[in-house]
Amino acid sequence: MQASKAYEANFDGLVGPTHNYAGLSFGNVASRSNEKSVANPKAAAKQGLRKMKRLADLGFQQGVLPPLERPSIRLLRDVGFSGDDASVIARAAREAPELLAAASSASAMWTANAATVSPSADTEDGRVHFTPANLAAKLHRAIEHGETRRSLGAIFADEARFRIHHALPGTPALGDEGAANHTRFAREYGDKGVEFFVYGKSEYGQGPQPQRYPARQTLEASRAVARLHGLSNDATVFAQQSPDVIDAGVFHNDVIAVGNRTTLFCHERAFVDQHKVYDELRTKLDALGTPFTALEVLESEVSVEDAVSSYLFNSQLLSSTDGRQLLIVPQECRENARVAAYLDSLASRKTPIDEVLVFDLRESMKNGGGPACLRLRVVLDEAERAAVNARVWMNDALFTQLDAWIDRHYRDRLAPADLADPKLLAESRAALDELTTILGLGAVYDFQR
Ligand code: SUG
Repeated sequence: MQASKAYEANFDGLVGPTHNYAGLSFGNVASRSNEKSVANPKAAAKQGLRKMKRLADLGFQQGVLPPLERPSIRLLRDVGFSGDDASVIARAAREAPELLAAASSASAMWTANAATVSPSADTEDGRVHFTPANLAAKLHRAIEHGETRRSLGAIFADEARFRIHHALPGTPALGDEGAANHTRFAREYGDKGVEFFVYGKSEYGQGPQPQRYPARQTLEASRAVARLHGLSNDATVFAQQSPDVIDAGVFHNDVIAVGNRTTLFCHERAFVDQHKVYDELRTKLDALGTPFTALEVLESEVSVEDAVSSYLFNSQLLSSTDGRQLLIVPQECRENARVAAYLDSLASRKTPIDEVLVFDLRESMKNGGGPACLRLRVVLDEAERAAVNARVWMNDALFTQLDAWIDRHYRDRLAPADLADPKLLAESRAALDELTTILGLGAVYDFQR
């Protein structure tokens, strides 16, 4: 049967008005090393918006996902702060600034962690399946999934085509970080593919474990998501991340590997038993008549340390309509001499990467979020695409509206002490309230209900 034409859409998270550097993510080197520095939410939101616009201009399907309501008054009330909203913030600032920081994080911008998505070509019931990630490893992220599910529901509302599951139970045994640890290979996007799940450790099984930093994703969680999505065993591969790269700061697999269609671009130290992983991918893809190429970067070319500081692999690997493959990298890759030399060498070698595009995403990068962290990939056929809330697609008009909206509502400076400012809550709500109108989302936020 001829598969219907499908596209990969990238849904980027719009950076929220409370973007700040609170050092919340132990194991994420950038987050810890920029702790307590001053953030610029306006610049952050504009950097992300410019990436979306440029990719839309190049002909890619580009959507927008909204920020979540922050600070989360709900979290602060759940941990015992009471009174009116201003008193809740004032008491939290005084008694538990770390909880106020968690409640204020704009971390939902990294939509690669919003959910795992399986295209309809792969699932048993022929729907596109989403499982919001429980992000159980970090408090500031564990509070995202309920709100994320609501936003996804406002965008992918057609239940005949989209199935949005609940997050897995939020406990370490089922720690799930979403699409950052998942990729999919297929000849054409609309063809049945092989889904590749990468985990940091097994809770109940054997296998090595990192010693220094936490493994956020378990095998048990990855298997649960594959089951929920109705994926077949012969079209799934589960691989363990090397524990020593987690200990070097690779807190998600998308810091060391990225895949697209028939290409896996990764570091030679990404996985346990790396060659077995390639073999299993190749065998399962071969059964679908799909070729597979692993473009492996050697430690002698780019060390894991350079990969972590430059985010070479946190790139987007995108197929353009004319069949070329583009690598979207952060500018930190040009600032690292070894990584820049590696990228320059691509032109003279035969690789599946045809062009490299560089973006300034400095504000997000300082929290450990590169181009790939900022996007959630959703493969859609034409009918599914038509069923998506049309207001979230990036185009000239939406860009202009959002750019002006950022100018109206965002601060250009946010220091840790500013999180105690009750005006930030009012500003943030005013911004989000207007955003729901721009994006046609309805009342998705608690404060609107
Ligand atoms: O979960 N940083 C995020 C970065 C997520 C990147 N996503 C992917 N690799 N897909 C995290 O560690 C830092 C927030 C702070 O420290 O203020 C933070 O949450």
